[in-house]
Amino acid sequence: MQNSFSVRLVVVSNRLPVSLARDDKGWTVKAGAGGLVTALAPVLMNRGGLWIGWAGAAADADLKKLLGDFSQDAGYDLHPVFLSQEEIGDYYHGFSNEIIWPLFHDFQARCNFKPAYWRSYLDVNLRFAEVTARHSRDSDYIWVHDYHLMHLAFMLRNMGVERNCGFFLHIPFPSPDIFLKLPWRDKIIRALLEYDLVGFQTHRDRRNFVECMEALVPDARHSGRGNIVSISWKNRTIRAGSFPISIDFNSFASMAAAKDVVKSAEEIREALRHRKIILGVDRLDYTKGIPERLESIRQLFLSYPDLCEKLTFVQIAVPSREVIPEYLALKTEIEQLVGEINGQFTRPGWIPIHYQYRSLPRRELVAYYRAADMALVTPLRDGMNLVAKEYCAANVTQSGMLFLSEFAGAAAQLQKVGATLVNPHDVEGVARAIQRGFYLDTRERHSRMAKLRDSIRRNNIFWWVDSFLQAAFARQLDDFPQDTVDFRTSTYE
Ligand code: ADQ
Repeated sequence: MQNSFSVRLVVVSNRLPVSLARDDKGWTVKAGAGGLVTALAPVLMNRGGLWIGWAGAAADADLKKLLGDFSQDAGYDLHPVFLSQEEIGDYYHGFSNEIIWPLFHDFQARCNFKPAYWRSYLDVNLRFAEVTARHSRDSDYIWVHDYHLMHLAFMLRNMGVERNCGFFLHIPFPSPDIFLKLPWRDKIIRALLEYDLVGFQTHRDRRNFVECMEALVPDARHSGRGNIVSISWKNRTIRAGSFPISIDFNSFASMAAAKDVVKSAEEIREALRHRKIILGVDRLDYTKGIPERLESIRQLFLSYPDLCEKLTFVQIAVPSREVIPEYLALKTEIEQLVGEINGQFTRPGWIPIHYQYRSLPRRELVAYYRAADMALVTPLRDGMNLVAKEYCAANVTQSGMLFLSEFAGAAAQLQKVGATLVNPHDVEGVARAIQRGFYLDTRERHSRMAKLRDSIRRNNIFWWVDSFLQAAFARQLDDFPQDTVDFRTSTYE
């Protein structure tokens, strides 16, 4: 009899977890530094695991060889999927980022429902499915990530390839009144039902999914409550659950305590003349609410002029999706707002807003987290938002405060344990919350931050991987004596 741990994990995501660069000497490849890679690597390494994704570059023999060598070092195989320039335009920038991204974040007016995008999305999902079928075997577990690849399980089944497949959506799932606007709504909801397990960030996303399914797939029945519900459809059982993603807490906490990071944090504080620092860190994206946040800062200094020269707002924005015109327009809007607000309030020796448009190396980012007295995490909509969790993990002195948007997935978990929730559209409300935070008593701040850190420490990225995989394997686990599985320590083969 096959033992349960002969299962190999095959991860499929739009991008491979590496960053590639090319100079005159050829390609260089570096491991990705994200939490997802850190958490999944132990499950993949030396257990025959695979990761399938777009390499981020056109097909090239040197690149294939380099990825092969890199796989050997990583301890798991990386299988690139190559996309043409047209596919990158239509499937990635088009369908994924001009349709699904805005729609699922409630920005319907920004959607460009171009039929050519849909066709390209299907073609690329088929290509990913072909690569997955070629490199996987019946007993593998296929874990597909995110909105670019909602049709992968459907494509596999159409090809007659039976695999146990799970899907995790990193962004929100919208309510029926929004989802029903999607021209391909029936096909997408049915494609998601071809997975065996569909995971969402929050209960609300899961509930939205079930409501859309009720509206569009009348012959699907669901039962159960709690974290995971069961759905019966076409003689199959599909499960849908909420699994809030998290971060590698210890890596942020220990980096924040490292000598060089403490020193950099001190240098940041000195450069800003030991004024209180409020920090915003985001990819430059319209969902992150950066202009609204800047308006809240303007309102803060208008409503509470006594805080001028006592507080500095630092906004760090990482360049993102620069080929899409809306992102460039947003960059210009932000730069103009920063200039305007600084023009309005700057005094000799004090500039209210320090704005940086660049990606920071991890240690520098953590130094900013550590230096900041408050974090202002105010997306208009966000699947989870990892910055909120990273800030708390790095706040080893436990003296910081987290202001968090009600519309971030993280709010569901963090509001109960010490985050101050704000409505990002309510600029006066946000300004009021910051002003109160400024005068909040030290003991109260410590107690809130300690609770936040404790919660994120327990519910970290490893806990998230475990919960998803536990749910994924529940049926098989019933067949075996173990009642819990630690995927970090189990031997797969
Ligand atoms: P994102 O929309 O990218 O992720 P988020 O969860 O905040 O949003 O993650 C951003 C990451 O980028 C963080 O790890 C942060 O450290 C890093 N980052 C941001 N600005 C940076 C800068 N200037 N320099 C360097 N690094 C920077 C999507 C969803 C989220 C969900 C995640 C994970 O939109 O809602 O939380 O996936 O599921």
